[in-house]
Order: sequence, then C-alpha cells, then structure tokens
Amino acid sequence: MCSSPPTSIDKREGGAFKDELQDGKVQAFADTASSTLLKYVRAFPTIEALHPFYRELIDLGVDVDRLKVSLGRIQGIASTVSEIGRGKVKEIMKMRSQEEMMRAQREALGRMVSAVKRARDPLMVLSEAREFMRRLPEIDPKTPTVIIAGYPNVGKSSLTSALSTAKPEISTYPFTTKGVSVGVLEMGGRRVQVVDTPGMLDREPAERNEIERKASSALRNLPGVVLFLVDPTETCGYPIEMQLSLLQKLSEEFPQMRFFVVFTKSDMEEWTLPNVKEVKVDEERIAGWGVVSSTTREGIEELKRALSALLLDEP
Ligand SMILES: Nc1nc2c(ncn2[C@@H]2O[C@H](COP(=O)(O)OP(=O)(O)O)[C@@H](O)[C@H]2O)c(=O)[nH]1
Ligand SMILES: [Mg+2]
Repeated sequence: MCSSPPTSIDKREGGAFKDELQDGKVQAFADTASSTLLKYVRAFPTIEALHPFYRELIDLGVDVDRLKVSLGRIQGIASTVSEIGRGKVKEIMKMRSQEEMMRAQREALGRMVSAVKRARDPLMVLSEAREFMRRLPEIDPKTPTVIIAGYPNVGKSSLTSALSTAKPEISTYPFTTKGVSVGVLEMGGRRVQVVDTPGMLDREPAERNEIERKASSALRNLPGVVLFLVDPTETCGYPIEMQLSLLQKLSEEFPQMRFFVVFTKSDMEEWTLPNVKEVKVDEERIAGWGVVSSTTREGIEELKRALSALLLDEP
C-alpha cells in the first residue's frame, strides 16, 4: 500500500524543519563520526615510514597485516557514514511532510550508528597496537648508539651510568620483564645514546627465547658500535673463556657491526689482563680495546674519547 501524498503541509513548519536539518542532526552526526574515525586513522604512524628498528619491534607485538586491514576498514566506514549523511540530507530537503522527514532522519541516523558500530573491532586493533608501540623503548634510531653487551654482572649497568651525563632512563620492553636502559651522553656537543639490553646481548643467541632473538635482531638497525664488556676478575661468575666465546658469537650474529672491547673492574685486586690471542674475531671488526673501572673512573674519559672518535668523526 502506498502512503498517500501529503496534502496539508504546513509550509512554515516544514520550512523550519528544513532549516534545522541544514545544520541538523543528520549532517552533524555524519561529520563528527566520519572525521573522528579519520582522525584515528591519520594519527596512526604509517608502518612503512617507520625506521626498520621500530618496524621489527612492532612486528613482535602487533599483527601488521591485521592492523592494515583495520585501518582500511575504519577509513571505509568513515566514507560510508558521510555518504549516508550527504545522501539523506539531500533527500530530506526534497521532502514535503514533516513526518516523512522525521522518518528519513531516524533511518539515516540508524544506518550511520550501525556503520559506526562496525568500527568497534578495528578500533580495538588500533588501540592495542598503539598501546604496544607506546611502551617500546625510546631509542632514537638516528642517534649514534653504543650498544652494551656482555654477561650478567660484568659491570654493564655501572658503566652505562659512568658514561652517561643523564641518569639512564629505564624503559621496559613490552615483551621482556627486564628493563632496557637508555643513557644519554654528550660528545662534542652531540648526543650519543647508550643502550643496555638485559636478556638480549648478555647471553648466547641459542639461549634466548624467540622474542629476545627478534628484539636482538632489531638492534642491528641502530647506527653505532657494540661495547663488549669482559670482566677479567670473573667475580661476575663467568669464566673468561666463556666471556670471550660470547664475544665471538655476537660478532658472528652482528656481522655488520663493530665491537669495542673493554675489560672492566680494573680497580680490583684479582684483575689481570686476559690473553685474547685465541679470540677468533677479525681484526677489522674490533674497533678498539680499553680498560676501565666504573668505581674509580679509571679509563672512563679515555673510553669516551675513543667512542666519540669512532661514532662522530666518521663520514
Ligand atoms: N670493584 C668494582 N666493581 C664493579 C665495577 N663495575 C661493576 N661492579 C660491581 O659488579 C656488580 C655487577 O655490576 P652491574 O653493573 O650491575 O653489572 P651488569 O649485570 O653487567 O649490569 C655490582 O656489584 C657492581 O657494584 C667496577 O668497576 N669495580
Ligand atoms: Mg645490569
């Protein structure tokens, strides 16, 4: 059955309703909903534009394909909503009875609300991804970096503090329970960051879990040098042969990086310079050797100068 055409339209009333529609509910809802959705999409960093260091880390906590699909879906919903809005407002403006207009408006709002509801799941994906990214360590992949390596208790944290001007900030990777500390030092007016990564370069690659392996691999993308610490006093609990063997394994794992080797805890009585003749690492891979004590600061300034020359004076 067809509804009969409206016969008695109150011109004034209908006109007023049309005026209200001009800046009325349908348009307002369409605009707000679509621009809000697009804001979420635009606020999200483009994965491809990210530095490979972060791209690899993000891969550990975020399903990147699912994220891309979600971004696309939200964008699609935003344009659906504004199309519904535009179309309906045009339609409504042509209508002559208020009842008809009200019905059309309700229908438009209903359709837009259900479209927006479909954005819930993809928005959840975005929010989870953002939360993961927010908790990644604040390492600037463009700043020259000293990556600290060596067995537990060889003096990595102590040396990171001794080298840094700022108090090292401890940030926690979302995928490790241990913190990653990032210290900052000034060298000739330029920033250098010192990154200590427990659970990664303090054990053999084979002993890391899958996530630690991938996170370690992301470190390859940082520009700089690995500062490998050896504790000749063995008070760290690891025999010297084992420590030197870790140096060899890490140098194989990071073939494009150079290693600066420092012997720590030089203030201790039992300290002796280890025999390194057996270490099978190419000469050119070794950027330098040093002897330090973080307690007495012996060798610290020399080490800073050497690192500075290494990181900053090169093309
Ligand atoms: N005597 C002496 N002890 C040190 C020195 N550096 C670190 N230590 C001690 O060695 C232990 C482990 O140091 P830490 O920096 O935590 O090692 P990490 O596990 O490699 O970070 C701590 O008890 C430190 O006090 C040093 O230069 N001299
Ligand atoms: Mg430590």
